[in-house]
Amino acid sequence: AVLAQDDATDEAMDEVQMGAWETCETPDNLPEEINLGVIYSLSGPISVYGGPQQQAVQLALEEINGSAYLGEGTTLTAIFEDSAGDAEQAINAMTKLVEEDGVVAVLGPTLSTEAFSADPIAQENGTPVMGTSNTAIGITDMGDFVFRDSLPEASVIPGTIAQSVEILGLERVGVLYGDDDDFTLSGYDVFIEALDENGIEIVGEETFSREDVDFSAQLTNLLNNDPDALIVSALSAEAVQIIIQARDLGFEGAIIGGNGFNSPDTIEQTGEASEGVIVGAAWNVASTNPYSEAYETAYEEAYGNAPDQFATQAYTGAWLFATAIRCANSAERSDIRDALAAITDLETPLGTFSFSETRDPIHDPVVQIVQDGAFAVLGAEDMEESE
Ligand code: 1QQ
Repeated sequence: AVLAQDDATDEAMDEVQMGAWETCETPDNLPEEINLGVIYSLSGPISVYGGPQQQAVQLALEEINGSAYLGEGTTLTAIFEDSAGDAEQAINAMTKLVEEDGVVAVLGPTLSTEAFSADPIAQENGTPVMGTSNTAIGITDMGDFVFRDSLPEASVIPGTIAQSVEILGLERVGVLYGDDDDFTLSGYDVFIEALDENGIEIVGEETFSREDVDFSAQLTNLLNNDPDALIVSALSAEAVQIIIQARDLGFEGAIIGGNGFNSPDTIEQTGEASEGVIVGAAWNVASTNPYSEAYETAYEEAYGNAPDQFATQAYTGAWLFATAIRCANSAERSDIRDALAAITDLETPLGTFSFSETRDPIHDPVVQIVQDGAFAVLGAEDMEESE
């Protein structure tokens, strides 16, 4: 078992970890089996996000069931479906889970593009759905059963740009974004507004499509205008090529990305080229929040590597659903929805967490810079010398 406790430190950690979720009485009215649907991109290029998401949900469920969080005799089981980064597959997965499997709630899907296609099915069926990595504008506008615990780009990017401008003294930027994906398009809108607010000149704009591999034409156009920084709204696979090709073309300035950059895969695939890349996030592994540290230890013990932001949001999402089921003392979809919406000031690995009235997360973001092959917190003291 993941949580085998063999020393006092582990036990202390465990107490912090479980203590975080100890809200409401232990339920006494739940069925033996409760099924939770989970739709993540588990194959193809988007699996760099979906793989860690799935592992994190599995860890959370082991903890939830292992601690009898929903009462002795009640087991919360995940039914995983692979959406493969594809809107059609996400629709099929959602339909199966909600209409055939009768799940009480759904975590996912991974991409905003998938969520815009699939979430209306959950809404129509009165099934709560929680995105754990959907960051586009408008996700929760789909209805009162649609939640997310992932900070939208609109809550992250303004701070990322403001802090980048302050620290790097940016004046002129080139913008490159994917124009066929809801997340990359929404990220573009948010970046433009933030750049505007900070009085930054946009010297050029270029677009690309998902699965493009050659960005040299767009990058050449942007670099001809001599920008201080490149602003990039892209998913990881495209971000990797953009970062490598920008450096190959001799660009040494800052590259500022959106949430798509937050997979450690983006850094691993780019090596040296990603040093200095800046990206805002909902969570960084350096968090000293005790609930985050306890979770991180459990995740590393289970999987042998540190969790990323996507894992942390997925883990928190599974626990949030469990908390809602516990507090509702019911496995009815509408009761779970109401209990979820009522969650406020809960201590989680993401920090003190609440849902807003529009079912979006409220907690603080962090700005990161890639340093020595990892995401470091921008503005942290140990950063200065490495310039
Ligand atoms: C979205 C995103 C992606 C980066 C998730 C992996 O933020 O699609 O909304």
